[in-house]
Amino acid sequence: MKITKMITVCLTLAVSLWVCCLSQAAEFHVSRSIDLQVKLAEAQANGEDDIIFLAAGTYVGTFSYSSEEANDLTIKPEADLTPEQVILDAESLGRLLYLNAGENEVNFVIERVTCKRGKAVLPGAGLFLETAGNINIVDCIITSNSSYSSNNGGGIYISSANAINFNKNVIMNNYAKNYNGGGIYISSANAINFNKNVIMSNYAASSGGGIYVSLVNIIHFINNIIVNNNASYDGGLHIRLSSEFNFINNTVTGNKASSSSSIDGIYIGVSEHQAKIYIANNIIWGNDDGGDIYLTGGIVELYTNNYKGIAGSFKTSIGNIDQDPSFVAPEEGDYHLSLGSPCINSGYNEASNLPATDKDGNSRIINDFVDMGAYELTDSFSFDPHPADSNNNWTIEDNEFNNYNSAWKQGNTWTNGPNPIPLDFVSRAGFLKESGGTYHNVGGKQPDCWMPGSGE
Ligand SMILES: [Ca+2]
Ligand SMILES: [Ca+2]
Ligand SMILES: [Ca+2]
Ligand SMILES: [Ca+2]
Repeated sequence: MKITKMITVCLTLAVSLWVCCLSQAAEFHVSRSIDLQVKLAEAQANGEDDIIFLAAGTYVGTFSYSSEEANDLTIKPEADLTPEQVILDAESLGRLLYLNAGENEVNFVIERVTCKRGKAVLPGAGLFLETAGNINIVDCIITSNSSYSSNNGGGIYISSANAINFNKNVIMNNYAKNYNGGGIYISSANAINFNKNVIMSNYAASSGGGIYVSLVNIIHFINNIIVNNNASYDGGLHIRLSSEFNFINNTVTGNKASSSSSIDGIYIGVSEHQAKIYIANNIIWGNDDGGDIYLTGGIVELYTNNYKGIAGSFKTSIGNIDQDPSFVAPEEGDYHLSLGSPCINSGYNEASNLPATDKDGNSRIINDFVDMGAYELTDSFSFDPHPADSNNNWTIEDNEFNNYNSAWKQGNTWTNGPNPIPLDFVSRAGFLKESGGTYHNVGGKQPDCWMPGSGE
């Protein structure tokens, strides 16, 4: 027993030492443009994992890292700096950042930096990434990058990776001047996760104004804003995959494809018949002249989405609507829902992969039901009956209205609901009575929340 115990202790020590060594990484602290390239060159051949910390400032130039070692690379700001404070700027003089690990399983992390003004006759004028490992791009701003000639991926080009995670980035005003994937182009990956990103006002001359993806097994898009992207074909997204597509609580609007009979919103093409396509709680509405979704292949389930134009076949379609989502101020880039929006509390709480929070980080389910789109309305309100409905039976009877109306006229205090009795509450009660009496509460601002018809 003693020997066994000793062996266990030794093994535990060895494992913790090994883990400890694994977590060691060379750290570089950089504050000048020239040092960034020097440290990238050092990192690519030092046989260690590396973290390059950037001080606040603008790093002008074009930067590259070509590794033949299987070690990881992280680029991120010092301490709590924001992407607005740490800027990589190619000044339109070439491709901004090139990270290539070839066939090696290298993990790349890029965090909280702005990457702008890459301009090149190359794929990925902003960022070019290639690895057999994982890629994490977090809290970055990727903007004003342009790829020219027959090159894909104006903002970002990723060729072959295992898992790719895009979290909380803004991908905006990037151009694939003559080809595919204005914002992002991904060719070949195992799994891709897009969470809480804004993909806005990117352009591709050919297909996939916002994002173009092909040769991928599994994709999750959750809580993203995909707006005002342009292309000849597939204005917002062009996605081709083999196994599983989950599209949950995204807002896709204002995208445009200019060619006739092309899809303005999202194109999803599936190579395997058994692939699972699951689309729930999205707003995919108001994309140019109507082609919001195009589906080809796979087993498609659509739950509680708001869209107008759809083409393709699906197995299950439940609770979908076609109504103006009533955004707060889309012309100013505000895609939160206004009170009274038909998307409020209209989603499916049991949707698979429903996130815990919305794009803002607020709880994903507020007021008992999840909303459609990337933002949950945070105003809390009750689902109580109208105060005139004294017996709470979801019907305004003549006498209930008369009592409420005369209490209002006489300025009396009403036991339930706001006092003094608001005029619009009285007229709402009259409207409900005239509409047949039965009503329900759809949530949102009182008294507009009380709507004629049964079903509470
Ligand atoms: Ca290294
Ligand atoms: Ca169009
Ligand atoms: Ca809600
Ligand atoms: Ca009643």
